[in-house]
Order: sequence, then structure tokens, then C-alpha cells
Amino acid sequence: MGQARVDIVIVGAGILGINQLYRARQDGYSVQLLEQGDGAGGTWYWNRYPGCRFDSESYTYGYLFSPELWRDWEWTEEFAGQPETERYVNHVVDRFGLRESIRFGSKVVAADWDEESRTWTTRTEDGHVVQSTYLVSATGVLSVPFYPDIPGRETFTGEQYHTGRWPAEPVELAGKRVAVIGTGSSGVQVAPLIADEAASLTVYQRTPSWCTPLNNHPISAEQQAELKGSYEKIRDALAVAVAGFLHEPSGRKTFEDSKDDRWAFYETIWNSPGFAKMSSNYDDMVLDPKANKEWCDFLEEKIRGIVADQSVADRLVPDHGYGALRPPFVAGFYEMFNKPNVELVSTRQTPFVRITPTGIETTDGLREFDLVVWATGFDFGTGAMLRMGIRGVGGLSLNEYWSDGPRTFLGVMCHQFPNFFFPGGPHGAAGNNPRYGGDQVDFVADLLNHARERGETRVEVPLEVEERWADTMAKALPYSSFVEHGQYYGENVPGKPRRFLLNPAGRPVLLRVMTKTAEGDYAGFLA
Ligand code: N01
Repeated sequence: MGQARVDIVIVGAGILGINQLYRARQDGYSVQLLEQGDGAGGTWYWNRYPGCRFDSESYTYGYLFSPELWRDWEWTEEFAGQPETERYVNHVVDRFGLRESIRFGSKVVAADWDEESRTWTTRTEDGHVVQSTYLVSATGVLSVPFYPDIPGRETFTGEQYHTGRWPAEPVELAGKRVAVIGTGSSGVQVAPLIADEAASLTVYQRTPSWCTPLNNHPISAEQQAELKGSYEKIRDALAVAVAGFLHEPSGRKTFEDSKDDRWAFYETIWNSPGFAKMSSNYDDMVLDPKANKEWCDFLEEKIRGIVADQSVADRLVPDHGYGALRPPFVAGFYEMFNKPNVELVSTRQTPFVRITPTGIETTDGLREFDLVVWATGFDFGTGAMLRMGIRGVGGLSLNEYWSDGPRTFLGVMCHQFPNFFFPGGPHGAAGNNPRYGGDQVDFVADLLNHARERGETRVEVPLEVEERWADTMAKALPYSSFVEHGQYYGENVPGKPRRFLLNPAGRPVLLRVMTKTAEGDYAGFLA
């Protein structure tokens, strides 16, 4: 059993945890990072399923804190796949000497605040105990896999994997009858690759997604050279970009154009990379229902043009607006349904009955499988933090404080939990994760430096400041495009309070409040 004392304990070696560790080391703190997995990468360590890749442009996702790192690391694809991103995170860890501060295989099971000594005591499953002045949970919003409550899952005798816990060793698909449950971003990425290899693939879909092409491509030598010469320009643009992407708004409204021009514009957008479908579409596409409907009509035409069997296409066309659910970006998803070995089962039409030892039973019968893939999502937003046994002032548990949904300031800290921070947390998220998350990491680091400069060792957000952020979130909610996304409300997890868990006010408001708080010398935060 080990024991240690450091200035800062960080939990999680994902994108934000590594960023926080880098900042902590740069700023001269002693720090230990605890990571439950055996390697760095977070999302990019656990989600090893075939087809897992960015839908943020690689160079807009990577760290921007070092010109040398930018210059030396060469992304090979516009949207890098999981193995490349995992390599990148490990490269960063080693390049900046961070590995010595990380303890792998360290699942946190308890963290207790002691007011008298102003100390957090953090314990791991394997009995390691570490004390610290500050505790940072960088445990991610999509890190606890969710399995729907379909009876019999444990009785299945074949192989079964959740996309968020895909094994490191290769999974043999050839010759196997495979089921994929779920058609969110993970399901629609993994399915086409399985269809290529497996004997058969059955896709179980409840809610269809509006999928559009990712339009990935290798980064050419010419683009590479251009990227290397554009570090400052890209860094500065991303520092203020509304959703953390480089996609420019079109500056046009749908019905200012003729029908022919609109269809030509939609075609351009269809052929644009990733999130340009939202960010560079007509400015009114998301919020004007008529404009949204027309983009959806265009997408429906596309789906029906790709999928040969129109009864399959009927089931693949969503009945919600574009952007109401998080849109996935794909390669070969609709095309896959033209293969003779691929079947689509709509669980709206024929719901699940049970998982049996040999397969999956829906109301239209039993289908037998060798392998089942659960692409069924995560306990979003709060899942990991509420499983860590965090206790603040007077032994108050975070689960109790958040029993009616999370209460946060900037998605980064909360009242009653002094010296505790959670960059990437609920009510902070607003776009390209490393960008707004990086803002949160810097906010935490700057706040700790501020406290150190004043010789203070206790930081807590005042209740009224936390409440003001809650008001800001509530007022902005009607303007979020993702108002229907069940996962973003925790709706998929039975018993979870239904609360919107993103930051609907967006990154500009996040940045503005951060700047104002810092300029106001964090009034009321220091004890
Ligand atoms: O999870 P999801 P995900 N019966 O929750 C279905 C990010 N991401 O892992 O919509 C039947 O979106 C569920 O159906 P429904 C991205 O932020 C990014 O795919 O609830 N079906 C849905 O189809 C994303 O938002 C990338 O009706 C059930 C699916 O399972 C987030 O991760 C790639 C069911 C779950 O979809 C999560 O995406 C992958 C039931 N009882 C992920 N329960 C990039 O491209 C659930 N489902 C970067």
C-alpha cells in the first residue's frame, strides 16, 4: 500500500487530464495523476472499436500549448482514427516527461475533504492513498458505458463487447454472425467495418440518426506544410471559435436563395467535412423549423438515393429535425444496407424481448449471433464523478449535492466542495471537447496560481455565483440545438434526474464569465 502527499491529484489520463497535468507541471506543482486504465488516452484508450475516429479535424483537436509539438507531430488524416490519437496522447505524455507523474491501474473509489487540514485524501481500489491540497477530476463525460436493461444479457454465451470497452487484442469477425445494438455516433462508425468482415451483420436501431459523410482524407505533404506554417493563425482562431472548429458560418439564410441554389448549396455542404454540416450550413438551419425541414428533405433524398430497398430506407429516415440529436458523420453507413449480409431491425417496430444464450429475441422472433456489439452509449456527464465516492464539506457526498442534477460553476467546480475541480464537467461542454475543455483546464490552473500568489490554500465557488451559472444555463436552454438528445438529459439511465447536461449558452459565454471572474480577482472564491 502506497501513500503520498502532493499539491494536486488529477484523476483521468484523457485529453483534459493530460492537459491539466501539463499545466500543473509547468506551473511548478507536485502532482500525481491516477488513471484506472493501463494506458493514457481516456476515450482514445477505451474506444478501440473498428472505425473509431475523430469527427473534429485532427489539428483542431490536438493540444495547442506548444509550437514545437505542433511542428513535430504530423497527423496523417484530416480525421484521425483511434490508434493514431492514442499514439498522439502517448507522444505528448513522453515528450513532456509526464509519465512519471501518472499511476496507471488506479481506480479511484473515495475522495474525502478535510476542512481542518485543507486536504483531500484520495483512495484507489488497490489501496493506494494520496493526500493533496487540490483534487481535479478529469474523468470525462462519456466514460462509463451504458447497457440498456434488456433481460438476459448475462446469459448470452457468445462474445459481447461494448464499444466503450473494446478489447485491446484484435477481435476476430470473419465468419461470425454479428449484432450491433445502437445507431448513435459509435454504432454507425463500427457497423460498416463489421459488415465488410463478418458473415452477417444485424443492426438494431431504435432512433435513426441523420448521418452525413465525414469526408475524411489523408493529409497531403502540401497541406502538412501549410499546417506547419499556420500554427499561430490556427491557434488564435480556435481560441475564440464559437464551437471550437474552423468551419466558417455561411452568412446566408435558407430562403434568400432559390430552390436550385439551395439544393446546390446543400450538395456543397454534404461534401464538406464533418461538423461543417452544422456550422457552415445556412445560418437559420438549426433554429428555423422550415429551414431545418428543407435540409432534412435533401438528406432524405440522399438516403433514398443510396439505399436500394426503400422499405429499409423508410426505417433509416429519422422523424426528428437535424441537430435535435447529435448528428454522426459516417463512411459507408447507408451503402452497407445494400449488402446481402446486412439486415436492419427497427426496435421501434419490433421491440426487444430478451437476450437469450444464443441470440437476441425481438417481438418478431429470435435471431442467433456469435458476437453482440453494444453501441448503446454512456452514463453521460456525471457518470464517472458520481462513482468516485467524493465527499466535500462536512462529509457531504457529491451524489447528495447533485441528487436533483448537477450544480456547477462553468462546469468546473461546485459549492461545498472546496479545492475540487472537474474540467469537462456538466454545464461546461460546448463543442469541440479539447477547446472548451482546454479553457476550463486553464481556468483551474490560473485560479490555483492566483491562490498561490496570495498565500491562500482554500478555493470554493460562492453559492450565489454557482446559482447565477445555473440561471445562465436555464435561460440559454431554448437555444440549444440538442434539446431533444435523451443522452444529454441523462434520459437513457434509469433513475437519473432529467437535466440538460451540456452548456447551452455556448463557449463565448463560458469564456466571457471566465475572463470576468479572473478580472474580478475571483472575488469570494478564496477563504
Ligand atoms: O452513444 P449514443 P454513442 N433499445 O447514446 C441506442 C461521442 N462519439 O456511443 O437514440 C434500443 O449516442 C440508442 O437509441 P436511442 C458523441 O458525442 C463521438 O453512439 O436512445 N436502442 C442509440 O442509438 C456521441 O454523442 C464519435 O433511441 C437503445 C445508441 O444506443 C457520444 O459519444 C464517435 C437502447 C446509443 O447512442 C455517444 O455516442 C462515437 C434500448 N434500450 C461517439 N438504449 C466521433 O465521431 C440505447 N439504445 C468523434
